[in-house]
Parts: sequence; structure tokens; C-alpha cells
Amino acid sequence: MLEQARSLPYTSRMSLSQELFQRACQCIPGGVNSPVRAFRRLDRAPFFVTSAKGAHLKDVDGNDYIDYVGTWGPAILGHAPNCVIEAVCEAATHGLSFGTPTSVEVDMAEMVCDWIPSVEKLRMCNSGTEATMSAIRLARGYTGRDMIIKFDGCYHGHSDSLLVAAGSGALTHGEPDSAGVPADFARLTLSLPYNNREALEAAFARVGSRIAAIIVEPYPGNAGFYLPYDGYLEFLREITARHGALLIFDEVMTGFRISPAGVQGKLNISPDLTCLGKIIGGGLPVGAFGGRADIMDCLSPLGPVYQAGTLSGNPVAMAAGLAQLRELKASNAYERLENLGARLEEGVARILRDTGKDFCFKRAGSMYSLFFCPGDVYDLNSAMKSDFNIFRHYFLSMLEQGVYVAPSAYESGFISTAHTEADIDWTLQSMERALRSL
Ligand code: KE4
Repeated sequence: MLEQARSLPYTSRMSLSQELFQRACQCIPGGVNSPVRAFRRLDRAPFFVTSAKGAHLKDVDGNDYIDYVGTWGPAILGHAPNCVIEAVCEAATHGLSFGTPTSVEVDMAEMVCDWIPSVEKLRMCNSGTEATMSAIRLARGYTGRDMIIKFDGCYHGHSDSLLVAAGSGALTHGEPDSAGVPADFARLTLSLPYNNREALEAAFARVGSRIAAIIVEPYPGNAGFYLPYDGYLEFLREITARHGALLIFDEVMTGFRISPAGVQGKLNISPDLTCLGKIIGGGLPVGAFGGRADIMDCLSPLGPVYQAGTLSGNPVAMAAGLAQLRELKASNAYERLENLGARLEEGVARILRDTGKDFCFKRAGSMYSLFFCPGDVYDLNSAMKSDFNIFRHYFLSMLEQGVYVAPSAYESGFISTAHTEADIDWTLQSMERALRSL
């Protein structure tokens, strides 16, 4: 069908993604397998990708895009890095899944424990949702307590306990508190404003003895990307220790991204448990959670907290993740990511100055967000001030110029080591044209 479509006049070819989207909507809810991909409220159908390499995506209509979504974080080396492709092809020749232990799972666990000092033991799973869901259950099992604290706009996947005031697609589509989550479940999750010490002190004063854990995105990236106030994460460490609750860092996006040891490595904070995903899978479905051995040993088959998965530690996925992590370690990836991120940030600052736009730009390393509102962004309420109509104009203008930024005002942007200075410069030129056309 693709070849036939390609022979059509260009104007008809433009509809191939739309034709696919129409077909998809007949058999897939909303036409997508994850809501944020749907381009809802963006006045156009999503494009359908045929291939990706380095910093670029190609769609079925032959359009090419510089990609700042990076499949929502995993593509830190760019798409389809040769080292990952070769590792996957090699692993696949030995089999796809065994349901038995394999050496690559040991290699992966040893590597993560080496990279992230707070992780003494690790359990693999198949998504970030599984990782956080399991970490929550483990925290409840270890402490014997039921309540969880999360933060407004933070997103930890779609397990029932965590779809309360959630970010990412839940926020994008106005469903921060999803239907289908029993009220009795939601009552055990307290969602508080991020960067607000008083709210936390008050919650612990009220129900501290019932709180099993705080789970936090140390650098929130699911209401757009913003940062903790100085000392805030250290405060989370102190108040949880003071009340016998656990501290869970959800580093599904920031792990191996902000530093080789995520945010915790950059700030030298030791959470009790850490959730991982995305980069650790090299683009294949992988999640993981780990932490203090005395807590992790509560997991079956050693302890009473059950957690399992048919494809957990899948050998092909492990090969992909190991290849990606090894390349990150062997290259000067983090220096390159910082240099590219700084180039983008300096360019954005110049553009905002030259165009007189009072917008807020936040960045750490290769994660960033542009908020279309004045003032600082430091929590969900301030992020929600970003003007959606300006965002939609910006998104569509950038796409027309061959730059794919996240199709939501409530996601982070990601730079990869495969982005070039020329990519960044084209992106900045496109951004300036987009903002000047407002
Ligand atoms: P997954 O179940 O989607 O693998 O991971 C859930 C998750 C957990 N924790 C954090 C901090 C996350 O950002 C995520 C998922 N991230 C979103 C993008 N912000 C996934 C994109 C999507 O839902 O399609």
C-alpha cells in the first residue's frame, strides 16, 4: 500500500497518515496505543512513522523531522544506534525468550547497581508503570502501611494507586483522576503540590504514621519539565526518614539521562527505592525497580511481596539496554548532551529577548521545556498557566518546518547525542519563525 500511495500525486500522498489514522480509529481506541500520541486538540491527525535513525524520524508521506520526543526518552543515543541494533540482532539468533534466568540479566543488574549506588538489588519488569506499581506495593509490604504521597502533575504510569492528579497524557486529555479507579483506592493516595514543604509537613502531621512512601519524579517531566527548589529533595529524604516512610525516586525518565546515576547521582541523595525504564531498554520494553537490599529481599520468592512477569528480563531487551548503557559509559555522551542543551538554551534566551516573548524555559542537561507563560514554573499550577493556543500554534509551525516537539504542552523535550549543532540551529531558526508568526 505504501508503494502504491507513493505513486499518487503529492497532494494525495499528504493524506496517507490521515488514511492510516482513519483505519486505526476503526480498531484502536482513539487510533493510538498510548493517548499522548493522538495529537488531540492539535487540529491534525498524528503522522505515522515508517523509520527512524539518529535524531530523525520519517513518516509515511515522506516527511522528515528532527525529533525532540525521542520515543519519550529512550532514544538518548538517537534512534536505532548501531551498537543496539547489532546487539539485538546477535541476541535474537540465540532465541527470543526463555522464561529462565539468563546471564544478561545478571550483567544488567550488576551494571545498574554499579552505576546507581543506592540500588543494592534490582528487579526487571516490562514498563515504567510496572516498576512504580511494584515499588509502591513493596513499600506498603515493607512498612505495613497503606498510604502513598505523590505530587500534583507527576506521572508514574497508569496503575490505580498512581492515577491521582497525574500528569503526562492524563493531564493532556484532562483525566488526571482516571475513571475506573475505585474511590477506596484513591483515598490511599495523597497528591500534594510539588516544591511545597508546608503541605508535606501538614500531611505527615496528620497521617504520618500511615504513610508507606513518597514517590516523586525528582525532576518532574510530565507537566512539562521543571526543577526542585534548592534543598527540596533533601527535605523529602529527611521527612520520610523522620516518619519511617520510604522515599521512592521515579527516575524512569531521568535515570541515565540527567547523569549516569540520574538525579540522585547529580545531587548525591540516596532514596530507598528507585524506578527505572526507557533508556535502560534501549528502545525495547523494559522497566526496573531497585534499592536497599533489606527492602528488595521482601520480594517473592524470598519474601511476602509478590511481583512477577513473563517477559521480565527478556534477553533481547536486556541486550538492547546493555548495549545502550555501555555506549553511554564509553562515550562522552553526557558532556555532548550538556553542550547541545546549553546551545539550545542560549538560542532560546536570545529568541525570547529578540521577539519580546516573556516565556519560561527550563532545562537540565538534555531535558527541557518551553512554557508559554511569564514567570517561573515550579509546580503543576504554574505549568498550567502556559497558553495552550500559543502552544498549538508553536507545535504546528515547528512541525511544518520539520521539527517534531512533544504533541502536548505537558511533556518534556529530549536531546540525543545524535542531534547535531546544525539540528539545534535549524530548530532555533524554526522556533524564531514560529514565535514571530504568533
Ligand atoms: P511506561 O509505563 O509508559 O513505560 O512508564 C510510565 C512512566 C513512569 N514514570 C515516569 C516518570 C514516566 O515519565 C512514565 C511514562 N512517561 C510518558 C511520557 N512522559 C510515557 C508516554 C506515553 O504514555 O505514551
